[in-house]
Amino acid sequence: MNNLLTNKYNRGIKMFKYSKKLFAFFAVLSMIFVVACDQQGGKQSKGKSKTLENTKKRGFVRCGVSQGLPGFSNADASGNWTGIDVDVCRAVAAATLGDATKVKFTPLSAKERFTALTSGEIDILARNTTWTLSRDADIGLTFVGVNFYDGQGFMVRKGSGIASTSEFSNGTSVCTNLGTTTELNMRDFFDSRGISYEPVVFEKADEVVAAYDAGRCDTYTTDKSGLAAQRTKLSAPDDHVVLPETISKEPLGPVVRQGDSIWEDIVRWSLNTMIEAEEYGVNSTNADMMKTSNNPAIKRLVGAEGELGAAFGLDNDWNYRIITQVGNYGESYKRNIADTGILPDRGPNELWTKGGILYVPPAR
Ligand SMILES: N[C@@H](CCC(=O)N[C@@H](CS)C(=O)NCC(=O)O)C(=O)O
Repeated sequence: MNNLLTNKYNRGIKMFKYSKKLFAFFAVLSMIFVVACDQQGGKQSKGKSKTLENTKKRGFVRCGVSQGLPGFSNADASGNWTGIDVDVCRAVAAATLGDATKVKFTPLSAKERFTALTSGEIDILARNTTWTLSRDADIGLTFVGVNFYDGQGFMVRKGSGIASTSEFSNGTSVCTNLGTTTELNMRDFFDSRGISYEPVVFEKADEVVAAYDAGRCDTYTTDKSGLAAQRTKLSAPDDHVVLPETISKEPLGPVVRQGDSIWEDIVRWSLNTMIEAEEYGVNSTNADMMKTSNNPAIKRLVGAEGELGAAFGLDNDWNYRIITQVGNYGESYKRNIADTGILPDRGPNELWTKGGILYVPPAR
C-alpha cells in the first residue's frame, strides 16, 4: 500500500516537473510569437511594402490597362496613354516615385487581366474592371475602390426599330467580350426572360466592335461607358443607339494583388485623394495656394499639415503631387470622358455633395 502511494507520489512529481517544462516551453514559444507579430506590426506601420520597394528600384509603376477603351485607357498613335484608369496609375506613380509619367502600361484583354496581376507581371490593374464578390474573394485579388459607377446596356442599329430591351425576340444574336461580367449578365438576362439568344463572343474588344459593325449580331452588349466609348469606333456612330435599360451594377475600379496591404492602401488612397480633392475644390492649378488654406482638411490634402504619408512610407507631399501632376477626379473626368464627348453627363459619378454617389472616407 505504502509502495503504491510512493509510486503514485513519484509519478505525480514527475508529471508536475514535466508539465512545468511544457509550460515553460509554451511560454517561450508564445513570447517568440508575440515578438514576431509585433515586429510584423512595426514593419507594417513603418510602411514596408515589397511592391513599393520593387517599384522604387525599377523606377516605374507596372499598370495593366485595356487594349484600347477611349476615356478609360487608350493609347494615341505615339503610344501616349490617357483615360481615367490611366490616371489612377499615374497618381500612384506621382505619389511613390514623384513623377506621374513613370508608368509602364500593359494592354490586357479581359481574359488575361487577372492572371497578369496574380502572376506578378503588373502591380495595379486599372482596366474598367467590375468589383464582384467572387473576383474580390476567390482569386487572390483585392479591389481598392470605385473610379466609375457603371451598368450594363445594349446597343442596336437605329434601323432595327428596337427601342427597348423588352422588344428582343427569340434568336437575338448578341456580340460581346469573353471573360467579362457582361457575358454572365447577358445569360442571366435572356434566361430569366425565357428568350433564346445566340452569343457571338470574342476575346479582343476590337473584334467585337468589328463584328457588330459588320452586322454579324443584332445587338452589342457591355458596360454603358464601354458602349459609349466603342460607339465612337463604328463606321457610322450616329446609326446606332444605346437602349435605355441598365441590366446590372458594374462598379469599376482598380485592383491589386492580395498580400501587400501597404501597396493596397497606397493605391486606394491615391484614388481617394483625387476624389476628396474635388470635394474640397482643390485642383491642379490652385493646390499651391491651398497650402495656406485655413481649412485643416484641405491642408492635409496638400501635405501642409499632418503626416499622412508616413503610414505608407511616403513623404508628406505624396498627395500634393497627385493633385498637381494628375489633377482631381473632376479634372480627370472632364479631360478624359466629358470633353471627349463620351459621356458629358457625370450621372452617378458626380460627388455625393452634388447628388452623385462618389463618396470616399476622409483623409485624416
Ligand atoms: N466591366 C466588365 C467588362 C470589362 C470589359 O472587358 N469590357 C470590354 C468591352 S467595353 C473592354 O474593356 N474592352 C476593351 C479592351 O478589351 O481593351 C468586367 O469587368 O468584366
